[in-house]
Amino acid sequence: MNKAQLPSIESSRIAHSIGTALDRFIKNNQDQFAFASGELSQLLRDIALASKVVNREVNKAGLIDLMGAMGTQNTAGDDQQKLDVLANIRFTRALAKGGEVCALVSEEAESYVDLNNEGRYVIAIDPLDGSSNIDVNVSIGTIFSVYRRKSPVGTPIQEIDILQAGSDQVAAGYVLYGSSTMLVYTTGHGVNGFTYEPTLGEYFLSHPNMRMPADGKIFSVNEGPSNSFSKPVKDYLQFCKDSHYTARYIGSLVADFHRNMLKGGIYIYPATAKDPAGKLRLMYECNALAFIAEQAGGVASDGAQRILEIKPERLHQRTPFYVGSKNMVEKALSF
Ligand code: FBP
Repeated sequence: MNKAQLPSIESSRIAHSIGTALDRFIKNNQDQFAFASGELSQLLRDIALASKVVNREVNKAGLIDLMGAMGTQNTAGDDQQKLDVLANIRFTRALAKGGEVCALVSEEAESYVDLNNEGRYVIAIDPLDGSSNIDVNVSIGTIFSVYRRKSPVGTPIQEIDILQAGSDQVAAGYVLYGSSTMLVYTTGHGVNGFTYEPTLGEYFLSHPNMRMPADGKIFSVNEGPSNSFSKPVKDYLQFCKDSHYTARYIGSLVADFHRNMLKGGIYIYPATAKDPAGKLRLMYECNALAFIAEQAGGVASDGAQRILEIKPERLHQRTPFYVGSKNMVEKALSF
């Protein structure tokens, strides 16, 4: 076999390209950001770093006594899981150290956390989403929204800095701690997904320019409390069944959203008798996924209006949530 026939090392399996590292991608796309001065880039790196630490803890939680409840409750009166508290500490610490974030809204904190620095950004975060799945080794996630502060830097944090509508987000994303760990985010210029390579300790671009199929055959809803669903919601679910759609519900919003993002589908958490305003929180669960859905061609609504148009009145306010493939959500809303 002459040299010309030998497969080139470059193109051979042993030298396969592992893709663009997250750091490199952020740097290459920095000029897309409004106010591109490296601060948002650093902020995204801080989130990525904290997510690697949380990923490490989640993976070995059963070995280091990180399973189970903490014995404390969060603002909503939900029992805090040990990993909820740990993830909140890791993200808060990383963002405080980074210095780009002046205030942080978290599911695990009653009021916003003033990080006392010259940061230009405000973060709303659900440090660990899918708490009911933590102890049973089912995919869980982190959800984050990024806003620019509105009041002058160096002055006291004001309500206008915190209670911002989703349409004011400058970036949003989620981390999925699943069979592999992924970070998916947008800065308003499309959606990109990165897969974590634990042996290199780095995220690499694996899902460039993600698009949500306009149609799908998957509906994700907890039908347990369906007796108290409104008639339009019941009728739409019956339409899904009559259309032989498949029901898939993991019970971790990030995991259900991510699947529907890739395969097409709709996730619904409507108002119920137990949660007449819906269960999910607008500022640190729905706004980020609504921004990503719309950037990927999908739709996100509270049943009456775009999630991103809702002007928040309270930190932990809840909302009904209809999100997913454009034609499916529009169909659901047509009922
Ligand atoms: P947490 O952030 O407290 O986990 O709550 C949100 C959530 O767990 C979502 O991830 C999930 O989609 C939903 O609540 C599950 O609720 P239910 O158990 O009522 O179906």
